[in-house]
Amino acid sequence: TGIEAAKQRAAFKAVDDHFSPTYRYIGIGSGSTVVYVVQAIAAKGRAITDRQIFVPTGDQSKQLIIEAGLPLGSIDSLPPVETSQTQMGGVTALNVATGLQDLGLKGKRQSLDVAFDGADEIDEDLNCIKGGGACLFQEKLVATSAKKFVVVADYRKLQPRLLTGWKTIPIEISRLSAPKIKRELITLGSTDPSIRQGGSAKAGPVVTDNGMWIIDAPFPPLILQSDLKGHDKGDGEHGTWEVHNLGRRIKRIVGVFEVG
Ligand code: DER
Repeated sequence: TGIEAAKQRAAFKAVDDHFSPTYRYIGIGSGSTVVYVVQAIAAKGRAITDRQIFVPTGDQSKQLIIEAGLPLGSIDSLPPVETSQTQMGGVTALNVATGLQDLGLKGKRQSLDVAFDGADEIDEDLNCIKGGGACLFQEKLVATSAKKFVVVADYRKLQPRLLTGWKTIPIEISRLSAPKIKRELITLGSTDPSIRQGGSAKAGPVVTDNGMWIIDAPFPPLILQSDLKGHDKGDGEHGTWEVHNLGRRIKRIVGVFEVG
């Protein structure tokens, strides 16, 4: 179909432009588009790929790497970031959902040379909504550990502003925090935040690769690009996770992230 061909073209171009045989650690995202990224990398041949380590962003991503015969690594077994040269950004946002602090690491001393991933919606400033595949927690971990983060998407995903085609912001939460996070999202202007259900695939809530739940929070397309510009982009390659609604500066890890 036109869309699959578009995904494949985007993936092969992204790999041609942003993959290098000199790279040692490569992050692999989740979803259907990244399947073509792995195909394009595997097509480079074992002479190149066997010298590299591919880091997944969840169970589907891990299966992709294994099935493509690429050397599998894991995000928790990478060389430490050389913090001597890395300027620690301040705490850029408190992740309400998982209680983790998201330290905005500036500087190029990241463990991964590059990470490839998909997205659900992208705007002209390369802000992305991610989480449609319920893999956003590890995707974020890998994306923020990469010197270069490459988002691969077909034409449907590009919109003048976020929340135009994709109507919700996915959030990965601990199940105990669900009532609290839902209340907070409503105060932030979300109309009807809901816990993602498994439908015919699974009775009850979707459980992520990390044993967490997903809340999908509808927001009107009120995220003003000018608002997003105001915050520190660090080394220019990774911004922070912020949602601005009605101009109020709200720092949340909600799956919206800005790539410089
Ligand atoms: O969950 C995510 O953010 C994924 O990247 C995903 O939503 C992209 O999926 P697709 O490539 O199948 O559209």
